[in-house]
Amino acid sequence: MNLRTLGEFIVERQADFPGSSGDFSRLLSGLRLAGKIVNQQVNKAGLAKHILGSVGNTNVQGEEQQKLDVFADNQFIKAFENQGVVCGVGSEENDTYIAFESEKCQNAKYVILMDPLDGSSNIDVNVSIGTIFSIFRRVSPVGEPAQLEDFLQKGTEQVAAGYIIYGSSTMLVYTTGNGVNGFTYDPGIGVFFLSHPNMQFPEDGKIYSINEGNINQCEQGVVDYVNYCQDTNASDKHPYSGRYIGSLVADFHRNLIKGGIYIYPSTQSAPNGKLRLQYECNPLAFLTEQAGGLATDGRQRIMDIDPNELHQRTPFFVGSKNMVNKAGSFLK
Ligand code: P6P
Repeated sequence: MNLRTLGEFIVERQADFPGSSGDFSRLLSGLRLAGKIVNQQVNKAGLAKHILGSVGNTNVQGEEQQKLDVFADNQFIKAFENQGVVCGVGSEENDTYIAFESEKCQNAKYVILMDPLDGSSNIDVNVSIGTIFSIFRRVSPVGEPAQLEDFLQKGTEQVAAGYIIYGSSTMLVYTTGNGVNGFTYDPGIGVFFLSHPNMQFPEDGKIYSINEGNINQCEQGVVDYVNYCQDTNASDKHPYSGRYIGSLVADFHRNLIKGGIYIYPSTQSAPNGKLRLQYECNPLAFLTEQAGGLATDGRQRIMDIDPNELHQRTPFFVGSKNMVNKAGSFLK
């Protein structure tokens, strides 16, 4: 079968960006390159003891930084700075945003927000992890350093978003607002091939993903929805399965393919939820809506939330449209 490469696909789709000077294509190419480098390290993390373990620091989230987190963060930042197509980067691993200093970067039109390696606590147990990214046009003047306002735009302003999942195979899944496409990496030749064209969230599903260890800390509506999923006597439903990997990208990716809902709700210990709006929930929400699913905080559309800080958290209900609507009906 004649599979298209990511490179061919980017060129073909460049026409989607009238007046595009190719900057956006170069940005995706930067992502692709850094993704290959990170993938190489992730795939041998079990062997490369110098990579495993923590650097002894904690990031702004108070989470212990694994060496691979820091490595991935550095690789993506370096790739974007060298490509010269973003003026700055907001990352989970960095307390504040990074504004590049070169003239080339300060003349760039885009900014990128990312979680360079989400779920990194799973590295030592060989569970799939992922990179999540969100791309905006800058709102600050071109030719000057990036400003905080560039990174605090609503999710509806995203021009692209996606993730790389480092799993049994490595995949890049992204949207530029014209549907969602998945590319599988062939490490033998170092190429991503279009393996999942036009990905769509099944309207319904049988999988619910939530950390049930937190259930007694959740609002009653969440408890009621989980009970609904577990109630085998309810006439209007089929038996559900609880699947929770503890790695957002892995749970999301499985639900995108099989149908399902992922919930990280408000809890007593995390009143705004655990996940971050700008570089986890917004990019996955953009992908979700492009794939026909829904993404809310339980009550409102994720992409309508007005951000006011870089590492802002939000409750997150994401996945198959009918399941997210059903869960929301318990929260009204
Ligand atoms: P908990 C990983 O730290 C992460 O950000 C997501 O990848 C994952 O879904 C979630 O947190 C797991 O959190 O509190 O259930 O362990």
